[in-house]
Parts: sequence; structure tokens; C-alpha cells
Amino acid sequence: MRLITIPMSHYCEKARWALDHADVDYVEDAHLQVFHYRARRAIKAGDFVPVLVDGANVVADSTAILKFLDARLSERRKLYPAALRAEIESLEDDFDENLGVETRRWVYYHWITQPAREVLDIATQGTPRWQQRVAPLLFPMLRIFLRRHLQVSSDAVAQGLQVVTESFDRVAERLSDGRPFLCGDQFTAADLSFACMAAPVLLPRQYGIRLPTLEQTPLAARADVERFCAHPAGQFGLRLFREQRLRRVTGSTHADTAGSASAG
Ligand SMILES: N[C@@H](CCC(=O)N[C@@H](CS)C(=O)NCC(=O)O)C(=O)O
Repeated sequence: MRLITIPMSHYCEKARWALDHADVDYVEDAHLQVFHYRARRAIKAGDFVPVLVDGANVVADSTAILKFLDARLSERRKLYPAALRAEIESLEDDFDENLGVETRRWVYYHWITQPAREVLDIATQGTPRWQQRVAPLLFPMLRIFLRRHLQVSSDAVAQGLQVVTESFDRVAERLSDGRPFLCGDQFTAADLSFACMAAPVLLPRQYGIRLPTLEQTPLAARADVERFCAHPAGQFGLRLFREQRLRRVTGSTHADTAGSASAG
């Protein structure tokens, strides 16, 4: 299988985690933002990554990829156990469409003004060497494009942080009866999705690529990371990464890749 990604994308991390959970051999076809359009267009796979290519099957969208992989899993490891499916789907949808959109906006807001070298050190992990070479030249244009494309402004980020906080509060409320996972005793797609969509404000060490440390995070963003990491839902997300984020050694489709991922 081949997974087309933007390596830092938390939707792509969701698909990577599911592939690792399913213990499937795959290669990651990683591209820097905007360069991914080329890879995706080549297989006519719609507008977004992640896209999973399995022979003739082309599966676009992280949720569709989880469901595609779920069919291979034993009952005990299923991400969508039948009895809980509706509840899991509704939580997953909420995390993907609300929490994930706002944590992504928050990341771009804080990182887009940072020096190109620091941003690209994280963003280009696992991408082809030619993309790593041209990225610094294109960075000023990329900055303008992404800020517009993702509607990054201080007002939108302030409103978004409210959405993130409310989502964390709802998760904490759900867990307050002592259940180990969002839907009870079993790790499901709801947990996996929450952990990934929350990851930008938690910076888990087990993420599929190396994320910046708190010390490498722009000053203005640190208080948010500290607050969300200390929140009971943040503690839960970090625990999921520690205990459930199994890693497989995966290849890359880019023989000429430099600086590929190492989560440490
Ligand atoms: N609902 C989609 C969202 C995926 C998504 O937003 N992917 C972003 C990367 S974070 C993307 O491909 N953006 C490209 C673009 O906006 O043109 C999923 O779960 O896969």
C-alpha cells in the first residue's frame, strides 16, 4: 500500500496510525504542502490528502481509510465495533470537522511567521530532496497562499481556540466516569481521531514525524500548549499516543529522501 501525505498533517497522522494499528506494510509518499497536488492529481483522487492506494483501490479521506482498514481487523482490534458504530462515527466526525480544523488553523497562525528554516525542518521530513531544495525559495509565496487558503487571522484563531477548549471539555466530561476510552473499554476510531486532531496543541513525541518540542515552539503559542497538555482531555490524548500509537518501520517512496521521520 502507498499512503500519499503531507507529513505534518494530523489527518495524515490519523491514516498512518490506522495503518500501524492494522499492522499493514506500506510506504509513505510524503509531499510538502502544495507539491502534494501533483501526486494526488496523478491518481485523480480529489482535493485532499491522505489518500491510500492499494492496487486498484484508491481511498481518499482519513475516515474512509480507517473504515477500509477496519475490514481487515479482528473483532478485538476493530476501530468501529458494530455495537458502538453510530456513537464512534458521530464523535469522529465532530473531531475531524471542528477540533481538527481549528488546531490546524492555530498551527499555521503561529508557525507561518517563523523563519523558513525552522518551519521547513519539520514540514519537509520524508519529502523528496528536490522539494526540500526548492521549498526555501518558494516559502514566502507558500506563506501567503496558506494564510489565505486556511483563513488564518487572529480573530479566527481566537474563536477557534474556544472551539478547541469546548471540545476538550466535552471529552473530559465523557471520561469523568472513569472509562478508559471515549466509548468505553475499547480503543476505537473516536479515540484515534481525538488524539490526532488534538496533537498540534499537545506535541506528542510518538507522532509519525518529529514535531517541535515546547522549547522550539513560538513563544506566543507555548501557553496554549501547556494549558491543553495539562487539561484532562490533553492528558488523555497524550496517554493514547504513549500507549496505543504502535509504530511500524515504514519505507518511503522517495529514494532520494533526506531527513526522514524519527519520532524518538
Ligand atoms: N476530511 C479530510 C480532511 C483532509 C484535509 O483537510 N487534508 C489537508 C491536509 S491537513 C489537505 O489535503 N489540504 C490540501 C488543500 O487544502 O488543498 C480527511 O479526513 O482526510
